[in-house]
Amino acid sequence: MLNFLTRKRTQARQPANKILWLDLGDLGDLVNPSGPHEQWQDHGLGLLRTIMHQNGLLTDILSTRLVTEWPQLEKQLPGYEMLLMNVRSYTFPVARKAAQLFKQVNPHGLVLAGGMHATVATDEMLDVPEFDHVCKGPGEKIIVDLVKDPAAFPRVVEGVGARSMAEWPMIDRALWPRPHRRLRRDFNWPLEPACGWGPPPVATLLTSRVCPWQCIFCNESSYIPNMGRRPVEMVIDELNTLDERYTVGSVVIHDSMFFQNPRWLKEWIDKYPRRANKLWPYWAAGRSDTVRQWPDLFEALVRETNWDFISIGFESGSDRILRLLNKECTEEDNYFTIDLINRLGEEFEREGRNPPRLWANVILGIPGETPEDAFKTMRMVKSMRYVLPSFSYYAPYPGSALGYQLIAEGKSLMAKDNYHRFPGDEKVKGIDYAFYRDLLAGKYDDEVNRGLSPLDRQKPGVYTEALTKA
Ligand code: B12
Ligand code: SF4
Repeated sequence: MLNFLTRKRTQARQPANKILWLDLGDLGDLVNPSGPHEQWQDHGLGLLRTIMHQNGLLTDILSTRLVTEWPQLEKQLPGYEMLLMNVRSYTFPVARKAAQLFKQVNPHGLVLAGGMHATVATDEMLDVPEFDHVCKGPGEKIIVDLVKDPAAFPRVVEGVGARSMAEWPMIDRALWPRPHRRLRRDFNWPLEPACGWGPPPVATLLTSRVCPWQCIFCNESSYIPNMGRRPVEMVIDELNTLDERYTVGSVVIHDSMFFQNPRWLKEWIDKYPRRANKLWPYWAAGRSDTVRQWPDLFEALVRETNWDFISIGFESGSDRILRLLNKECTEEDNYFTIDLINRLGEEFEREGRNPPRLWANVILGIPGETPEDAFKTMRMVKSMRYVLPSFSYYAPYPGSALGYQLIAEGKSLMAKDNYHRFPGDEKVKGIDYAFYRDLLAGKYDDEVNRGLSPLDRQKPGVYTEALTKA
C-alpha cells in the first residue's frame, strides 16, 4: 500500500504540450482577487500565444494568479521543456521565483522571458541565471523562430515588432487563463469582469501601442518603437466578432493614449456608430492639453461614440509639479478639460442621459512637491463633478527617466524584491507619507477648501479609498 502511494505521488503528471506559458501576477489574484484590476488579462501573453498556436507551436497555460501557494504551482510543472513569461517590473519577483522552481523541477528545461522589465531592467534579468533568454522589446515577429530554435539566439535577444498593429492577429481569448471556478459566474471568461467602468461582459483591447509624449514618471518612450495604429475597421470588426461569440457589454480600450492622431479619431467617430453591432460605452485615456487643443473632436467622441469613461492623466494641480514631470500640460489645460466634462455631464443629465465620467489619474508624493502643491491638486480633484479619482503615490519604476534617476541615487524603496506596487506603499525615501495619509483622510480639508466654490466645498474631502491599483 505504502509503495503504491509513494509511486502515485512521484509519478509526474504528463502535460498536454511541452511548452508552458505562465501568466504572471500575485498569487491568488484569479482565486480571491483583492480588487478588479488584478483580474485583467494580459494582451502580450494573449497575442504571442495566439501567434504561436497559429504557427503550430502548441502551449499549455498556467498562472501564478491561479494558485495561492507556490507548491501548488510546483506540482504542475513536471514534464515541461520550455517556460515562457511576460515580465513587467511589478511581476519581476514572481517571475524570478517561478523560473527558479521551474529549473528545480525541470533542470534541462529552458526559460524564455520577455516583456517590459526585460526591456528596461535587462541587467536585473541577466542576474537571474534561471532566465536562459531575455528578450527586449516587442516579440510578435520573433517568438516563433525563438521558440523553434532558441540555441540560434544569444542570451539577450533583440525583439522584433510589427510595423503596424494591422499585422496583429485577433487574440484568441480562449487562450487566456480561466479564473478559479468560484469567480467563473461573474468573470465572463474569455471576456472580462466588470470593474465599475461599464456593464459586463467587458472586452479589453488595444488600438494603439505608443505614446509620443515623454513624461518623466512613465515608461512609454523607452519601450516600443513607433508602430502604426490598428485600423478602425479592424477594431470594430474584432468587437463585432467578440459580440457574436460572447456578447459584449462594454469596452475598455487599454491604449496608454487613445486620444491622439485626429485622423484616426475622426474615422472612429464616423464608423463606430454605424458599423459596430452596438454603440458599446467605452473607457479610454487622453491628456488635458490635447482636449484643449481639439475640443470639438473630444466633444464629438463623447457625444457620438459613447466615450463615457474618460481617463485623463491630470497627475497634479500645480504648474510647478507638472513642469517637473515634463507633463507638457498646464493647470489651465487641466481646468479646461474638467470644465468641459462638467458641462457635458450637466447637459447629458438634463437630457436624461447618463453623464460621461472622469477617471482622474492623480499622483501624490512626487519628489519636490510641497504641501501647497498637494493642496492645489486636491482642489482640482474637488472641482470635478462626475468623477472616480484614482490616486497613487509616485512610484519610481525603471524605464522612466525619474525612476532611473532615483534608483541611481539610492532613493527608491522599490528596487528588485519590492517592485510590486500597492498604491499606498511608501516608495521613495524622504517623502513625508504621513502628511499624504492625513491629506487623503481629509485632515487638511479647510486648507483645500480655501478658494473653492461653495458647491465644491461641500464635497467630502476623504479620498483614502481612491488609492487605486490601475
Ligand atoms: C493595459 C495596461 C494595464 C492594465 C491591464 C494590465 C494587464 N493585465 O495587462 C491595468 C489598468 C490593470 C494596468 C495596471 C497597472 N499597470 Co499597466 N499597463 C498597461 C499598458 C497600457 C498596456 C499593456 C499591454 O497590453 N501592452 C500590449 C502588449 C502586446 O505588450 P506587452 O505585454 O509588453 O508584450 C509585448 C512585449 O513585451 C513582448 N513580450 C512579452 N512577453 C514576452 C515573452 C517572450 C518570451 C518574448 C520573446 C517577448 C515577450 O512581446 C509582446 C508583443 O510585442 C502598459 C503600457 C504599454 N505600452 O505596454 C502599462 C504598463 C505595463 N503598466 C504599468 C504599471 C506600472 C501598472 C501598475 C503597477 C500601475 C498602478 N497604478 O499601480 C498597475 C499594476 C496592475 C497589477 N496587476 O498589479 C507600467 C509597467 C512599468 C514596468 N516597468 O513594468 C506600464 C508599462 C505603463 C507605463 N507606461 O509605465 N496596466
Ligand atoms: S504618462 Fe501618459 S502622456 Fe505621459 S508618456 Fe505616459 S502614457 Fe504618454
